[in-house]
Amino acid sequence: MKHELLITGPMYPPTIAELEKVYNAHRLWTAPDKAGLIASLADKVTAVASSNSGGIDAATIAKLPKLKVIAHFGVGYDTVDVAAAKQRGIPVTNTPDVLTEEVADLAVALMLATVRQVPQGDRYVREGKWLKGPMPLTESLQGKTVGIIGMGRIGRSIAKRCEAFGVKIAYQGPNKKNDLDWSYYRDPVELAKSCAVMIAACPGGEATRGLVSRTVIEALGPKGFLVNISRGSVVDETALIEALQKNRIAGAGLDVFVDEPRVPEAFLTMENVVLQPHVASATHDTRRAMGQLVIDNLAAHFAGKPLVTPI
Ligand code: 8YV
Repeated sequence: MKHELLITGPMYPPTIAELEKVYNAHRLWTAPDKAGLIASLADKVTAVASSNSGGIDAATIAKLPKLKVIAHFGVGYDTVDVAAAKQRGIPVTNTPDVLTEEVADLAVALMLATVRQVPQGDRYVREGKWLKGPMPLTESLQGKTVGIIGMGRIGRSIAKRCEAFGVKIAYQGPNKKNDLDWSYYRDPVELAKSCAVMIAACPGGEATRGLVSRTVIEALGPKGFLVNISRGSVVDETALIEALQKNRIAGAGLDVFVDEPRVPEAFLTMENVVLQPHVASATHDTRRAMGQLVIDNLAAHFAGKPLVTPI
């Protein structure tokens, strides 16, 4: 007998194919009548596989009385109402570690691309502008401080890479890490004042909503850059747009946005912004590994074994 699995959002397609072999899997995000699908499965579904673009809220959890486990595709689980799940004793798993280095790679790529204007240089060549004269000079990373918001697994991997560039490192987070010598600031405004590039690498959700506020952005200053590979919600996007338009900060490299995949029109025409479509973990190898954790967590649950990566 196959267990009934509700897949609430898109994830790595081979993972979905694998889940569809093992379970009676139902795709919620493509269902024309989502409420109808949930109602029809209410007394059957015991497991959910969720993702960043299709999570599960308290109301949906409440409509699935037999739900026993949620396996989330992603390290960040802000689209899952973990508190509502916990209240019902439903464990939630995520996909940590397997994406750490990949995400750190993109953070550094975005930092360099933004500060040294790599996509702008590419456009400069393609558009034949080089024939008319050299591209304007850019800012430099050398001798600067990179300030990292969130010194978790991904933050540490970014910092490790930055060390190789010879830059100074500072960080912000709820707690100073005793094993790290880098300058620590509890207040993100103080971090912003101290650094030339600020990289947001913290979890999303209510605790960090608007953490990179208007004041933080202003404190970064006209020579400062913001890179965001965490969640759009971490940054006051309206304040960021205004600051970029008025050259109150130098530029931004953004992989994440408040209302993905809709990116504010204003960003699209700005030359001092480098944009990515939320791809920090988006390689074949890493998405496969993330998907395997979803598969393994569900298998462990149904085999009565300890979950591999519970939150
Ligand atoms: C998403 C991410 O999971 O892991 C995270 O938290 O943001 C990404 O890896 C990806 O967009 C797939 O939903």
